[in-house]
Amino acid sequence: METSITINRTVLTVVRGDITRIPADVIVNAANTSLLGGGGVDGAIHRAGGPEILDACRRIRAKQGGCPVGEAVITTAGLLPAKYVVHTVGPVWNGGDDDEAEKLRDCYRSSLTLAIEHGAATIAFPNISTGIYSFPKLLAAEIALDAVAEYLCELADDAPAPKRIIFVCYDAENEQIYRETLGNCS
Ligand code: AR6
Repeated sequence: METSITINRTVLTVVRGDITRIPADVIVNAANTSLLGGGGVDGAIHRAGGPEILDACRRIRAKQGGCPVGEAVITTAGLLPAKYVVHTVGPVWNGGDDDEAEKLRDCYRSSLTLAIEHGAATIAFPNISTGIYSFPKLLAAEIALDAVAEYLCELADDAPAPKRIIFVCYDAENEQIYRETLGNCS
């Protein structure tokens, strides 16, 4: 089942599933500052995409020494059906007084900027920070949708815009939250 709304020139959709199987131009990874892989969606992307992705991450580390929270880098998608992986680093939830909300917004904004610069028409996001990093799921969904909607609304009329942004929910709770939150936007 799909829930979708259109903002400016882009359709926003919620699906339940494994992001490694989504044939988007860009899939976004919830990475860590080391860029060397980990558990959760990061582990799944590196396992399914093969060593080419880690090699590319190592080259980025050699140049810039990892990726700060809220920023993003882009690599090949290796064996995945996607063309590129954008690796962004979400904040660890620390009670809310550590600018976590702003840092999470930055993840969506910096990922969109890189993806659009690489000509992406379809972009798939996981629910960044809502797993191992323990960000409250409802708040994370509200921030994700608001940050993406604001970004799309600010695009100039003649600037390239993605056709479709897919919020890929792996767990049932996030799926329900995203469907309700997106539904409330329409
Ligand atoms: N496809 C889509 N979403 C997934 C998948 C998948 N295959 N697997 C898990 N999720 P997490 P974080 C969901 O923990 O909280 C790593 O070790 C999951 O249900 O992957 O940002 C990194 O290296 C959850 O909703 O990322 C970092 O150290 C969402 O993805 C740390 O975890 C994010 O959960 C990042 O923690």
